[in-house]
Amino acid sequence: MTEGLEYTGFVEDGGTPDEDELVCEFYLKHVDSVEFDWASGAVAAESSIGTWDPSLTTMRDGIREMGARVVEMDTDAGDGRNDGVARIAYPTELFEPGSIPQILSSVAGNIFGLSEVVNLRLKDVVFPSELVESFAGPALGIGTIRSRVDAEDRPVVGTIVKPKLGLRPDEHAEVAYEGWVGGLDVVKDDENLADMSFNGFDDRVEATLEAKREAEEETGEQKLYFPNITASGDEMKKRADVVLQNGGDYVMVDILTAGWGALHEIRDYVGDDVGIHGHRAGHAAFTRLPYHGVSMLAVAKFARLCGVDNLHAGAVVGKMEGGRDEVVEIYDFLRSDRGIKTTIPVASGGLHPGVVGDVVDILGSETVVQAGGGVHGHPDGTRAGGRAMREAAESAGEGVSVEERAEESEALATALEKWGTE
Ligand code: CAP
Ligand code: MG
Repeated sequence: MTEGLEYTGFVEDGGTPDEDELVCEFYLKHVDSVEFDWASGAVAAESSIGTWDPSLTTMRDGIREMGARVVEMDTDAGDGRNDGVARIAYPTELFEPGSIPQILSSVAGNIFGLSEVVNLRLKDVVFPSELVESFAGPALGIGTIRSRVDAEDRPVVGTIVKPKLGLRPDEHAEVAYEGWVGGLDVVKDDENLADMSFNGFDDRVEATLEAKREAEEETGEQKLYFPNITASGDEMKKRADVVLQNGGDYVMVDILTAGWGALHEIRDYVGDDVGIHGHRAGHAAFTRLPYHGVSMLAVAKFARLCGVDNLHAGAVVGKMEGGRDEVVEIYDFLRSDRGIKTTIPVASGGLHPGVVGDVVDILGSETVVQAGGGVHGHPDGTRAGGRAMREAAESAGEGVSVEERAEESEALATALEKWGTE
């Protein structure tokens, strides 16, 4: 093999990443026929400048130095499923500024299929500030979102219109109206509701934004509606136009099924006054196995750079899988100062008024807490479900127990009777 292009030539154990380098942390398990350093080097090579045949006649001076370096190997971190952790540093010039697709084609691309690895997980990515600055980032930031709905001292509360598919536009708008008038700040479309034969996008948006205005008039509160514009990039722009023409100020995108390129496009198109609600449908296909794929923390980093204002990030309690430590780490990241605006984490999935206090205890109140079944399944209907969620959010913000609050709220008492507090 040509000197310097062997995979172990990409290993500089004990090296220090430069400040302007991007650093990735991988868990990996390698096949028995190679050692950890060889497999780590293979990952560094394939995700930067290399290929399987090291004796490239096209290699010239200067290119080799652009290769990624394995700067740390920790085989003590092995746990059977993994042989250890490798930290890899990448020179910034390997990356196109402002392009998540290009970055992922490098650091989360071919490497997952390399024959040297049995499984591989991109655990974390740390971006240098030069790259961070090349992205738009969120338009609004957590403070703006909370103040828009006057929820500075409690979590923002919302619902997902259910049944997730099947309602006509007028029915959808009516359910939304009931939720808002009950006390919810937010109503959103579900992830698989787009432009359907039974519920056309334009008609739904027109009717639901009209219902929002009526609810705002009736309650004296500002409300938010997140219509799901997920489609091709061009179609999403047309749908965003419909939202804006009807007085909307937020769009929702299924960021993983629509794709990062389309997300960049829509962030650029809607500009700095319109919020983007990011649904992560499909993430568990590659985030769920702890020893393979891409972590949700890494996904959250990409989403924030791309300009997602609200991101589904797990709830710890509820129907969706998600370990406490990991979810807390993601929430902390989304709220931390990184040189771009913050993203508000969204807790959702199997929630109801009885668990809002737990969500806030674990994850804090700079959060959007959403319930679909836990609002529309209320025995007295959506309006009472919305009221119960609002009461639960207010009591969580005040540090009052939900049971105590329920003594003054019939809607909340009924919700607790049905669903309990777990
Ligand atoms: C919740 C939800 C959300 C999930 C997504 C659903 O409805 O609308 O899409 O929360 O999961 O379709 O399941 P319910 P995550 O309140 O009725 O459960 O937030 O983990 O990405
Ligand atoms: Mg949903």
